[in-house]
Amino acid sequence: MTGEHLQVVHGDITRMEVDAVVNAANSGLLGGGGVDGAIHGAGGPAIMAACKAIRDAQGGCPTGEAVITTGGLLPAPYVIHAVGPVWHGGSRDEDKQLASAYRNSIRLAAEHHLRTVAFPNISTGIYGFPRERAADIAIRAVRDALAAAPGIEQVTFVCFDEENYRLYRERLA
Ligand code: AR6
Repeated sequence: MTGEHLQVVHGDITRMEVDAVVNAANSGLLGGGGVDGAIHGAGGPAIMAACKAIRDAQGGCPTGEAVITTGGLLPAPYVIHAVGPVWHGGSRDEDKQLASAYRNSIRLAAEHHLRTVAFPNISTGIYGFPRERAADIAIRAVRDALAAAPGIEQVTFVCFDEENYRLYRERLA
């Protein structure tokens, strides 16, 4: 189940008691379905208000980047909104953009002196990124980013679907 600071759990990220949960957001930052809908639904309107303020200030969040807001009513005090790529077959730098979304999330967490972070399987739902390929990229990107973020003690991959859970368990066994 563990590998250095990494662990995997099967479940709903909105229930995680960590310093920050990562959201699989879109560039507009105005919510959507999937885990984005679940986080805004459980966290309440404070998260959307904070997203709107960021949108007004910087015009959204480009693919591969991330922004941080309050966690509102969630057990986690912060939400890091990371924008993964839409899968187009692999020829549009999707791998790099996905890695960048994970790395920038860890960087933001470190800048805010957070110690525990939980990630969903970014881009593997509505955005259609192949799950196995995404799992390899996610684990590698997080490991790389943690090397430069010694204050982060634990990263949890929260897998909602059975297939992702199996893929991460195999890789982090
Ligand atoms: N907890 C943890 N993981 C979840 C949850 C949950 N409550 N609900 C879904 N997942 P997706 P994407 C998993 O579609 O592919 C939104 O509309 C799900 O099983 O949420 O990055 C945004 O606004 C899958 O493995 O995000 C964007 O427009 C993973 O979360 C777009 O979808 C990601 O699936 C982003 O698409």
